[in-house]
Amino acid sequence: MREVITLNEFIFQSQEEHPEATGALSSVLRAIELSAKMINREVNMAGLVDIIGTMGVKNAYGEEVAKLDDFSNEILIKSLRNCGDCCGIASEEEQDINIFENELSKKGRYVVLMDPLDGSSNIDVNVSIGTIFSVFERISPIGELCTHEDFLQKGRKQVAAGYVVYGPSAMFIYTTGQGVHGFTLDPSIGEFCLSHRNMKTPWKGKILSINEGNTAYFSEGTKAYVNWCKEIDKESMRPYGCRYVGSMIADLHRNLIKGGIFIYPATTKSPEGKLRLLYECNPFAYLVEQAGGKATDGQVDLLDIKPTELHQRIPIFIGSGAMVEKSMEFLEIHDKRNVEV
Ligand code: P6P
Repeated sequence: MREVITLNEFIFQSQEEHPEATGALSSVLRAIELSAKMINREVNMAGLVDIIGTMGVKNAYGEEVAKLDDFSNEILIKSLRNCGDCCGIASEEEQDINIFENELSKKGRYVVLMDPLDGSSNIDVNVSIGTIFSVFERISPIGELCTHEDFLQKGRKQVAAGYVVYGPSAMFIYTTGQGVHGFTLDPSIGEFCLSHRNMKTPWKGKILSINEGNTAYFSEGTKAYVNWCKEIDKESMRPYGCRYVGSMIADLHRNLIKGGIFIYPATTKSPEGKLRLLYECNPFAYLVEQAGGKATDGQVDLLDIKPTELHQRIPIFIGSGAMVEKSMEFLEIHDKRNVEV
């Protein structure tokens, strides 16, 4: 009979391999897992109950808040506050950090940054969406209230990161720095079970993921790289295939497994790009680097960027290492020349 290893069992086994581990990080990961199961249930019911659509309120950026966004955010906050090892969170759905002031949480060693339901604009059309999370050890004193500095650490300081994709099957993918591991939800037992041990992304991919609807706003370097990807070349197996779902989790999950590059670049319309550094780009950058790929803002590794504010946006070039490096060559040549002129 095939051995089933549940996420819980795997987390415990990983903890056992680190004698210094106290179980606190495991407790945070289990809180996220519990939330994911509850969110997955609601996402699956979304077409049937009145949870589709918006709440009739706007978030900090004036965007309509989808009911499932808000539900997912609340579920995660409740689970993380109750786990006792998390002292606060930052969320795409919250304008500022949410400091847990209860005595148990103040002793928590970790902070969590999250996009509770990324891609939620796709809910109504039944496209895969998901939860993205990033975990840091706090730098403020244990026992006191957490501070903004706990959340504004470089991505390379993450102790864990991952995502849950609510698709044809729900999957929980995460890393704690010892490789990337994927778990598929078995609804018959209600457990995420190990299905993808030690995931590696191909160094040379053949998929380009970018919204070409924004071409008019691309830099010369981005345009030149995209056009290069479309040329026929037998050695580098071009032209590449184009795949763009419009849901970051769906696009990056596919590219992680099959190889490819996902680009949301700086444009004249959005000079900092669209995606958020802290709870979208950094967690994926950590995962992809752990899987053998690369992630940059077009110039430097994303994980080396010092954040300055919670919701800052950042351009992202992420995926198969050879493809990310080639894209940076085009930006170095074309965009640098523009800058020098
Ligand atoms: P665009 C979804 O709204 C999202 O935040 C990401 O999940 C996705 O990759 C991106 O925006 C899509 O943006 O501008 O191409 O529709």
